[in-house]
Amino acid sequence: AVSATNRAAIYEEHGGPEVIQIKDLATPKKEDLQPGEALVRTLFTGVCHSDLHALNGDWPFPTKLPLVGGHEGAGVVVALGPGADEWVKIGDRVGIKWVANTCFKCDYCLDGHDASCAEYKPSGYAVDGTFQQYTRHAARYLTRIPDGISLEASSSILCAGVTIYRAIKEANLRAGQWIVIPGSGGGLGHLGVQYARYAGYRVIGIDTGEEKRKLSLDLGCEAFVDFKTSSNVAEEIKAVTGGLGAHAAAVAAASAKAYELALTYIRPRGTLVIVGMPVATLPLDIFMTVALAHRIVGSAVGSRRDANEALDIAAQGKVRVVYQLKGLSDLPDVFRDMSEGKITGRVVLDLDK
Ligand code: 8ID
Ligand code: ZN
Repeated sequence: AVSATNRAAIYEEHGGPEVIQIKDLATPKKEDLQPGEALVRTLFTGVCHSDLHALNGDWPFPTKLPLVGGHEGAGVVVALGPGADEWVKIGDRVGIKWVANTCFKCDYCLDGHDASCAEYKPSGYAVDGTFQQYTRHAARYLTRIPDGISLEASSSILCAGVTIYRAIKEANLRAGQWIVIPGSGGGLGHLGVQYARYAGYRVIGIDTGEEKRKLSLDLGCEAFVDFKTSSNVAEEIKAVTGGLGAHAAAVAAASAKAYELALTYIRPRGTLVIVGMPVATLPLDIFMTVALAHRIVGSAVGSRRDANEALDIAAQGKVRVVYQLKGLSDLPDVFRDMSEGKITGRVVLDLDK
């Protein structure tokens, strides 16, 4: 049965974790649903660093306010608006990801570049997201969760997994080539290590602390560099890669420093994939970029197809989400830990706790 109350984490203005209020909102009724819209009983949600950027108001595009954040949701369809049954049925296990909706017909949509659509709306940013027990959502933009993966583990594939899976594709590597993943102990990074291994690449992790070192190596990094204690990150990476440096780096850290460093250890003709989104500019030496023939590409989340692929790989047991399960009421503390870099892997919230 659908409950009349909908427990949610909501904030009215940007600020620190203290502006978050846990409140009972009214659950949307079936009659309130728009054509093509479904109501999802969200059971679990991951907490992405982008949710922290949204809370802080870090980025140049404004969020809606008041806002229910969150865009890594997993749950079950409980009600359908007119025509939504073309896409999903009551009882389907579905996921909610960053792209909540698009125009569905421009050239970018046709090519699966959802986040380049001029009309795209992000979850937990331009529309209310998954930090609530009931989430209304465009049925055509729900992601089917395959058998073989739990709802709680699948939640973090829906942003962290899809994003880093796509970002690694953007590096255009061949099996056997070297990729560095700065942020390898974090949400995107720890999944990136595994998707890169799955594709046959050789992986070097960069992050800090014993726990993240151990996780990075356990998940398949052949080497790990601690950016806080290493005296020369580039030299360490060159030593591991036979002197030339890595073929690519997919930066999964919200740190400008991580980007500056990446330009010092990518080999000639190598690719820097921009994924982590610190509030910063990247000073680029034009002469060196030409001399080294570097390729620099931005990568924004992934397509609906990327989401299906990333979930399938995880459902086959080839990628494991490392997470700590907490409750919705812990969200302010989770953001505190996240700003201090204290989270290894992901935090997933049980929305009933
Ligand atoms: O579509 C996109 N491009 C997209 C999608 C989803 C998330 C981008 N993101 C962005 C987020 O907004 C955020 O800026 O990716 C970044 C990472 O998100 P996350 O994985 O959710 O963050 P995290 O779990 O906090 O992990 C970050 C890791 O980076 C490490 C931290 O120790 C942590 O483990 N780190 C930091 I901070 N500085 C580092 C450095 N200089 C570093 N690792 C290596 N070198
Ligand atoms: Zn995210």
